[in-house]
Amino acid sequence: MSEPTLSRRHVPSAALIHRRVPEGTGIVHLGLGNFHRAHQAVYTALAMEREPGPWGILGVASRSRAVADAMNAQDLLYSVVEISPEGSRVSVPGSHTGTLVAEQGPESVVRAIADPATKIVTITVTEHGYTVSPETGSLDLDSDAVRRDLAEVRTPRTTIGQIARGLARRASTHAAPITILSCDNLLSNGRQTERLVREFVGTFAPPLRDDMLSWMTSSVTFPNSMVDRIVPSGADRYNEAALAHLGVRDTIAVPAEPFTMWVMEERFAAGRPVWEHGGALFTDDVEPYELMKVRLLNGTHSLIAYLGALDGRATIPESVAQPFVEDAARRILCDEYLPTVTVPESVDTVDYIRQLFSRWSNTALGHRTSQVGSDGSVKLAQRIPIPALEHLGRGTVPQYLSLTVAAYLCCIAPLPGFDPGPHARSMTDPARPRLAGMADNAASTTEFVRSVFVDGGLFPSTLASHTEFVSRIADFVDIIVRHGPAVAAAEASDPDLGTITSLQSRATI
Ligand code: CS2
Repeated sequence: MSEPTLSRRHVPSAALIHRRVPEGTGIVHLGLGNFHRAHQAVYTALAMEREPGPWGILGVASRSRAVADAMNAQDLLYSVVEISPEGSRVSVPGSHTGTLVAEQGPESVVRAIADPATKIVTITVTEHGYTVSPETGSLDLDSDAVRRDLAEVRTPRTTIGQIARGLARRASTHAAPITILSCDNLLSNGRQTERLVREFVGTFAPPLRDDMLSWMTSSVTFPNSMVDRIVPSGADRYNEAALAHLGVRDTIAVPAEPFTMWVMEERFAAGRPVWEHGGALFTDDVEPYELMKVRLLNGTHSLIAYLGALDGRATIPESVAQPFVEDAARRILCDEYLPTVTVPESVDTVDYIRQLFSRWSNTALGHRTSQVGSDGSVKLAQRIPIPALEHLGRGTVPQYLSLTVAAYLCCIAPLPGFDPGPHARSMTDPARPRLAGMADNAASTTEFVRSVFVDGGLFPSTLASHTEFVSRIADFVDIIVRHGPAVAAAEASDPDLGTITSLQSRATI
C-alpha cells in the first residue's frame, strides 16, 4: 500500500504546527530556500497557533520551480527534520498560503508587495542577493542586473529592485505602511537593506523620487534582525525520515539542527505575528547579537570550511574533528573575533562557545564544507575587514583572519599547478572567474594577493594599504600550496616559526 502524500488531512496532529489554514496572507517572503522553511516559517506557524491572525506567508522562490511545485502538490506543507546524533524529530509548519516563482512572474512579485493585505516583506536571499558592491558598500550600479532593473520598471529581477518597485506601486496606490525585514547574515541587515532600496529609489525622477523617499520615512520600517540555525541545502535523503516519522510522502523535507535563534528590533509599521511565542527575542539593540553571530559563528565557520576542504573533508563535522582545524577555530574565535565584539548581557560567552563547537560537530547533520565555503567573496566581506582593521590598527597582524583569506583564495583561485581538491572545486562563487584570472596572471603570490585587495572587488581597498596583512596572506597561500593547510595552521599559532617556514617555502618555489 502506498503512503498518502503530505497534506493537512494526513499529517499526524502532534507533528503539525498550526492546523488551520492561515486567515490571510500578511507576509511576502523572498527566498523560498531551506533556511526560510526551517526558520521563519516555523516561528510563524508557532505564533499563529498561539494567536491566530492574517500572517500566512506567500513564499517567493527566485528561479527554480522545484520547491514551489512540490509545496503546491503537498497542501503547501513540508517537514522540518531536526537532526542530532541523539536522534531526529519531525514537525510540519502550516504557515504558507501560496507560492510564486519570481523569474517566471516578476510582475506578480511587485503586485504581492504592493497588495494592501501585505504587512511584512521578509527576505532570505543570502549575502549574494543584495547586489551590493563590497568595495563601496553601496548598490552595485555597475552590475548588469541592477542596471537592467533600473531601466525596466515592470519586471524587476533583483531583490532590491523588486522591493523598490513594489514599494513604488504601494506608495502610488493605497500607501499603507509596511515592514521590510531582512533575515540574512549581513551586518545591520535592516539598515543596509533600507540604504540599498533608498539608493535605488534615489535614481527615480522627481517628484516621484522625493514623494517616495518621504513616504518611506513615514510608513516603511526596516528592522535589523539576527537569524541563526544551521540548515544544510538540498536534502533528498531526509524524505525518508519524514516518511518514517509521519507515515506520509514528502518530497521536500528540510533538515535542520535543533538549535534556533531569532532576535529582532521591535519596529513593525503594520503589526506582526507573535513570533515571541515561537522563541524570538525582541530588543532595541540587535547589533551586539549580529556581531556576535556573524563573527563568532559565521567567521569561524568560514575558516573551518576552507581548511577542511583543503584537507579533503566533505563536511563541517569531519573538518572540525581534525585537531588542527579545531585548534585554529578556537584561536580565531577566542583571540581574533571575541575581542572585537561585546557579547550581549543575556548570553553566557563560555556556554555560547561550547554550544558552537557542539553544533559544528553535529555529525548527523552533515553540513558540507562546500556549502559554507560557497559565495566567500560576499560572505567574507561581512566577516573579515572590520575585525582585521581593528587588529591592524592596534599594530597586530591577525594570523587566523589572514589564514582564512589565504585558505579561501587557495580554494577558489588556486595558483597554477595547485589542486585544492574536490570539495573546494565544488564551491560556487561569483568571483571565481575574476580571481582565477588574477591567480593565473600574477608574477608572484604577493602580487596576486595585492591585486585581489586592489581590484578584486571583495574587500574595501583600505585593507590593501596594510602591506603586512597582504604579505602575511601571501605567506599562508605559499605555505598551503607547499606544505598543506595543517602546516599553515601550525604556523599561524606561532608567527615566528611562520616567518621561517614561509621564507623556506618561498625559496623552494
Ligand atoms: C554559514 C551559515 O554558509 C555559511 O556561511 O556560516 O549559513 C550558517 O550556517 C548560518 O548562518 C547559521 O545560522
